[in-house]
Amino acid sequence: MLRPPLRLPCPPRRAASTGPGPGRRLLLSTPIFYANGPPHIGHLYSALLADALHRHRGLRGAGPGRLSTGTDEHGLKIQQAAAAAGTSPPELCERVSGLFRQALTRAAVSFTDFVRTSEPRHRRAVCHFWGVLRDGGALYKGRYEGWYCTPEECFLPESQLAERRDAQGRPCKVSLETGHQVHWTKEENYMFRLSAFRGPLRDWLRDNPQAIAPEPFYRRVLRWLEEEDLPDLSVSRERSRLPWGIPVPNDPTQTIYVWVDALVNYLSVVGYPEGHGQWWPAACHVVGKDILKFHAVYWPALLMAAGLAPPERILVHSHWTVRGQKMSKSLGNVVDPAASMEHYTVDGFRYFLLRQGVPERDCDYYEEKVVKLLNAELADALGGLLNRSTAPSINPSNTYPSFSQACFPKLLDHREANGPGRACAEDYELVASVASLPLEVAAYFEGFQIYKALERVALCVRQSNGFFQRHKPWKLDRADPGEQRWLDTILHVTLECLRVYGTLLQPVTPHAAHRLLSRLAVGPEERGLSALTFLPRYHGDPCPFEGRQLGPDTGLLFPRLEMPGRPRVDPRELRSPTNGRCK
Ligand code: ME8
Repeated sequence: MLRPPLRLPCPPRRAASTGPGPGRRLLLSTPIFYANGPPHIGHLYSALLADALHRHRGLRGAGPGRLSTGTDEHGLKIQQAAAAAGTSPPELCERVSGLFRQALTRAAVSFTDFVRTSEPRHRRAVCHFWGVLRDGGALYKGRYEGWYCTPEECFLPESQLAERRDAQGRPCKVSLETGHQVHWTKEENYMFRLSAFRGPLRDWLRDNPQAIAPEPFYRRVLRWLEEEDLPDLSVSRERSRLPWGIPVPNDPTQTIYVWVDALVNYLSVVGYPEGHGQWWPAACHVVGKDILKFHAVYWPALLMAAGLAPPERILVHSHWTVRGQKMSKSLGNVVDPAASMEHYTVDGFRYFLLRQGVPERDCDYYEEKVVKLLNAELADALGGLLNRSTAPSINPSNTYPSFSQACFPKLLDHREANGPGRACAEDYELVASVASLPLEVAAYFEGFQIYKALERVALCVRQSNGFFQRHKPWKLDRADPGEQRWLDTILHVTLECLRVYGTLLQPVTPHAAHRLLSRLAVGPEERGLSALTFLPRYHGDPCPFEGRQLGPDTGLLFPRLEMPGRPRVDPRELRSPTNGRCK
């Protein structure tokens, strides 16, 4: 086996535009999805996490951003899927790629770029990348043999295999992690000198403790680098066995390994090999835990070998199971995102996945849980509060009411709340809680804990409902000027809370947030996160919304849902005690 010396390029430099501060660029990415079958909620979850981060960044005015997604169209897996479907790989990919594009668009994933690995621009980038690896001495040709797992598209070492029996009862080996059968493969391949990168990878991670989040995944990768073998990686297949892929430049007998091909999508999308300097390495990859090694070990090593810096961050999430079981076609429990969005609405389904999905651990999906959560938090608590606080009976002028400092005086110490005003200690707690919400939500988004941000919003919504319920504004006598002032103040505080919730929910429930903010007469230019204030009148500052005419759409913010399979009631007919309008 001839191994030319590896010329490790000089330490990769960061692009000038990627330092901290305003105007900072960021490429957020989802994995590119295998075009061998239709999308399911696992794929959608990856995309929604990336979308919520991208939208949140945009609302913060954080600087130019892109959100890339796409389809992974080469390799044995696709070749076999096409053969099984009685079609050609290009035809299968065309159809399935279309399904992904459609599902992501339907789910309001605001992608700016959609990469297909069968596109010429991508092929050009992969061939160039390969040439740089080869010229730098990172590749060599060798005989490779090992157990290949086609569904995972990788060779697996003995330590990751288990003995089983196949459908005919013959002994076989399977992947310990996924249970898929592996096959002995013996070929002449190009090898990538991965083993040379153990030290550089360790240094990169030690110097960048934020590079992989959540933290348990960071530790897992460090452990791999410290304790496990890191053999060289086979990066091509014999073309006679795998014609569906990009041929190795200058060696038409070999096809480039599908994972090298796929990972380069993150560069081809930003114009590699010409224009990528503007964006790379300001990249943040959202990936499932099953593809962590490819993104946190192979990809940074390949980049270093090509003279480029590793991506800034890799955000990792766990998996969805369905009623405690792995999702699989054979079990017939694959959750179809299109049907779910049809039943629960796009915003409802987005909210559920992002509120209940915890990146650190697997999450279980079942329909009762979706219905219960959405009814409680979106229909009753949030929608109900909007309806009750804007009902014609309580707010006949249909305006953003005014705030009275006499009723709700500013206090330095909440324990003095039984002073001259009408607000009580819990009301001051509400004000403090909502005032700190935008920064807490921003910190949770930054820490890839969107579920915690939503939990915190839901808690505030409950507190606001408590405030409204405690003071029973519908019982106040409008004819008495003092009561009228207090009534208006209660409504003003409630609408201010709702304005903050609507603004903060935009990355997660964009349509419902739009309806909520439009109803509160918040203009499109007033929906950003950087200038979000709460209750300025409490501090003696002017409130631009006070006295404004409210928006005309008085429809329900979010319909109460039935369990799937039960007859669906027209949302306009639904009037629960909290969801219906106040009479
Ligand atoms: O791996 N729960 O594509 P893919 C949550 N083409 N997420 C899930 C999931 C589940 N049950 N099942 C899958 C590939 N995912 C490669 C990626 S990127 C350069 C190449 C997530 O279609 C999974 O974790 O098998 C992965 O992040 C993504 O869907 C793509 O899966």
